[in-house]
Amino acid sequence: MTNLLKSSVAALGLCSFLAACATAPRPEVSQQAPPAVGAPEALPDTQAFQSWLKEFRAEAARKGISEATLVAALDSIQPVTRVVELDRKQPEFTQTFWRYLDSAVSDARVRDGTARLAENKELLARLESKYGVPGRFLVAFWGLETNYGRNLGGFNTPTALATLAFDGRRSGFFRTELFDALTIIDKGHVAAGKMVGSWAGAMGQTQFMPSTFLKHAVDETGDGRIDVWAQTPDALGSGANYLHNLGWDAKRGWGREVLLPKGFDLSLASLDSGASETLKPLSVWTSLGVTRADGKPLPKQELAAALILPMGMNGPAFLVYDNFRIILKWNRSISYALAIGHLSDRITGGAPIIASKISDDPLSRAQVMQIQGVLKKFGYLQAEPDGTLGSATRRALRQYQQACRLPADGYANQKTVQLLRTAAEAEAPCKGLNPGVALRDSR
Ligand SMILES: [Ca+2]
Repeated sequence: MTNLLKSSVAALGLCSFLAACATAPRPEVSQQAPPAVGAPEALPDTQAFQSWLKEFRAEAARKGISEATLVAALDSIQPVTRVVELDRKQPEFTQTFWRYLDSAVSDARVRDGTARLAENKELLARLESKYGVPGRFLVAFWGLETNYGRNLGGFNTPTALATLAFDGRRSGFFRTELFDALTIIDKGHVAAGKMVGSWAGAMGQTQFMPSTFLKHAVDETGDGRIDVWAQTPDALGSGANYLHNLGWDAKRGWGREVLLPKGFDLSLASLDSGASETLKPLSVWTSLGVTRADGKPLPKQELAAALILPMGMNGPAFLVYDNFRIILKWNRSISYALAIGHLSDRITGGAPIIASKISDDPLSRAQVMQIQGVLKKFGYLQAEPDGTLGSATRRALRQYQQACRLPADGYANQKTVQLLRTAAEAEAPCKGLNPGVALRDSR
């Protein structure tokens, strides 16, 4: 994946907003959300598009793309209204971790994954010895990206990328991806008409953006073509090579669900990314009272792990290792990365998550704006409210919780909205709060 726009990753939403996902737009979770954009503008103007395309095509020819490829890929294309709509769409509600996980790691997906693992045993063993990535992880990416190759996306990639490059919100990024897509066609890997993928340009069974394809995709079948659409070995081999290049540690897993003792210091948990400042050796986590989800001691290995609470103090807790951060390089969503890890466990017989499900109603954009407004009013948040629950907002919330001696997990739910509304009306941040009394039940 490219580093471009990485920092602006969105949660709820869709790589649409970040286009920097190596891979497809996908429902995301956690409490991150896309950067706000204005009201929908007019949809593409066909005449202006054709004159833009003419100029683009001339540049592509100068860059060495063959005339045959330009004719096949660009000759009769029109901007696609639906692509622009999807690019501008803003989710109205945040999605909670449980809601995401229930669909991402459904029973059907676990069952299918177990079957795919068995069906592709030899291929996966070969890929593991070659790239150092166990098959269960490759199958998990395959399952989350395209439901094991079933949903490749219904958009012609050059057409979708040309629409987005012309549309203007992130023209530079998509223009480069379009050049890369043409290069892939020019190299003979796929015919222009068969280059299909998501509306945002992610292609094939593991949903690679064209730039990711050019850097990391491999021909595992040995027929001279990298066909990530129709050849499963090429798709999974490309995923394995990509993870290997990102730094996958062949000797380690991704992490595990854990239990925290009562009264655990929540400031030791990481809010979003398994950030390095919260890394501690497993032996230290053990000394802090953290155990495996079944209550047994953590492994006695010299391994650095970060603690993640995707739904705050009352949700599940996970200790994650270096490979978790590799998954985040594929897609920066914490919930996506946890789903990959969990699916890889489940398809090899691992237990469901032990923590009981809490039903938090999703927050609307308007409610997130309210939370941000109050945090800003009291000086905890510098940025203007934008309705997206990103890391800056969670950090501000956590500082506010600390200041009012509340459990500081940085997690926002309906109770947070009520609490902050009361505080704003009283013009006093900690008004009415008994110091040390939890907003939510303590563990
Ligand atoms: Ca091939």
